[in-house]
Amino acid sequence: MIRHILASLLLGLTLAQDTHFCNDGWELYTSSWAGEEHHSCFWFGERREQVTHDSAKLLCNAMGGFMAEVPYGPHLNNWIVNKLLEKYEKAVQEADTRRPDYGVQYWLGARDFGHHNDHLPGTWMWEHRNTSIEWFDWGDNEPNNFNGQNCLSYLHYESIFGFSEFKWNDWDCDAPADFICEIILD
Ligand SMILES: [Ca+2]
Repeated sequence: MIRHILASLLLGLTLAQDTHFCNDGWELYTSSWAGEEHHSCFWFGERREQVTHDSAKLLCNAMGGFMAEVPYGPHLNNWIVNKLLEKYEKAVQEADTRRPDYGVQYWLGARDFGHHNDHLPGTWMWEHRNTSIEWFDWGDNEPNNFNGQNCLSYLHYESIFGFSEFKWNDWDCDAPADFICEIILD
């Protein structure tokens, strides 16, 4: 009998470990490397909750997470961009007016701790992981450090053909932007 209970407890434990889910309002991202699956939850919030980079960090921390980072190249980046595009298209259909592109930005948890300009890429770090950024997805003519921009955001672009995209931008840390939070489940 005890052996039976123990077996079912162990089975329950195994099932719990294999089940990954996010709280309401968060979206599950699954990736695999080195033969293992990894899971994170991402919070995109509502549009127009625009705050400074530091405030966004506090809000993410208050929800038990940290500001989203994109440390491993294009896979996660593409996933996030597609989520942002879904939100953007939905907002456009509902609002029927398009905000200026610089009004459609989302903070990522990264900043430049050195100096950068049109010719110098700078020293960009993921703030939570405390690792240097090795892979970038800048928009055209970015990072331009226009009037001093040391924080990283996704910026919305729209081509003359109506093609929508989000690319990385250096943005004034004290300027307002929406933001993305992350919790690692693993
Ligand atoms: Ca910029």
